Amino acid sequence: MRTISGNSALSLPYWDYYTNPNIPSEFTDQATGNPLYQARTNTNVYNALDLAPFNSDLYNFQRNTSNAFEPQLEGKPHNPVHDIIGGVMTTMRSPTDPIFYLHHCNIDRLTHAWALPDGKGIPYTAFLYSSSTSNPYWAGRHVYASGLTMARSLTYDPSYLNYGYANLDVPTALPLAAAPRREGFIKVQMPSNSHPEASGAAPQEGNFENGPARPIASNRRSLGSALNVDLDERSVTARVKLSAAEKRDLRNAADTARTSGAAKGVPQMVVIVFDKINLREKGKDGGYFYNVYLNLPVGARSAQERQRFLLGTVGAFAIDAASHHGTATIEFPASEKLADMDLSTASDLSVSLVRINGANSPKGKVIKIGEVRVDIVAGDAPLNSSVVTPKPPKACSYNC
Ligand SMILES: [Cu+2]
Repeated sequence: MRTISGNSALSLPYWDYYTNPNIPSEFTDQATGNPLYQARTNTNVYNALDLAPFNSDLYNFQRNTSNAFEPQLEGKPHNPVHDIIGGVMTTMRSPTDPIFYLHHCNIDRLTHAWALPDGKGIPYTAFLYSSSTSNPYWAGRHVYASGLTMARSLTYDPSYLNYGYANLDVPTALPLAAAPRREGFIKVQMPSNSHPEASGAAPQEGNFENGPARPIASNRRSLGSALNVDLDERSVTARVKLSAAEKRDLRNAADTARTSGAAKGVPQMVVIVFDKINLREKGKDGGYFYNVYLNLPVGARSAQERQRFLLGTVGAFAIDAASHHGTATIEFPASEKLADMDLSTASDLSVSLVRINGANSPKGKVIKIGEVRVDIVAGDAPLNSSVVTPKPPKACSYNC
């Protein structure tokens, strides 16, 4: 960007929504010709925020390892900030809204802040990738476009790319729901019982037809599914009925995950699949997303209680990212969650989609999921944590 702009001092600001969940006013000023203004569905992202990525028990960095930071951060707040802001931010053209860069700089800053303390399960690399000391995770190059590439190892630490952040604190509290704008709004602390999930009510069970257990691919079998799950402004639970044989398979997969050790890398043999997803016209402008839970018990009120059952989130942004020719498939690894549940008395599996809204959100049908499926995938070897070298002390060499 410095090369393109011809400004060697160019730097990008970040928007710390954990301090103020309102989009900075420079971006919402509709003055004629303000290049930072865009039509957006919402300007306050409070309901997209979550402290779970900063829980002390998250040890690993990359997805497909257990207790991993990256998928947690993507699940919330990364994707829901796209979804709640809405407009072009819910699409793969989101970089055409200037707020995209402030969002992504903050995601980068939060990632670096999380990674800084030593002893985390982050694959290590020196500045230049070396086959003897670097973890293979960092081998190769990111390819952004033809002729536009960057060595993966350079993205290990901001100092490798000659930038840094003045504030490297991870969030420890949610902000005021209606934080003061710089013009001087009155501070209003959101009462704790007005959080969208504070009622603890389990979403009502929808009346969905069940799909049969069947082979899906050579290494993949469906244990059952719920068909044609239509999502609107209400939260809903889809029940997947399982036969005795399928329940046994599920328990075996959970036992394998349980015995393979929490911090090590769990074979993700059970996957909850949202297949044949269609984003309906009414859903395309965002303003909402859904928390996706597995076997959410009635009465789990606190965010901490519910976290045990949270598979991730789904909204217009993730669907657009996964779309090919109009329909999308999104998968949630579930072995780790199942390993933590008592399955001895479980009769069926339930997948709950809890709707979360911004101040402006659409009513009516927004998303159709053709099939909510429970798949068992064979041959997924557990990721071996021995390839993870803990970050050495003082790896940060710039602005730290
Ligand atoms: Cu993004």
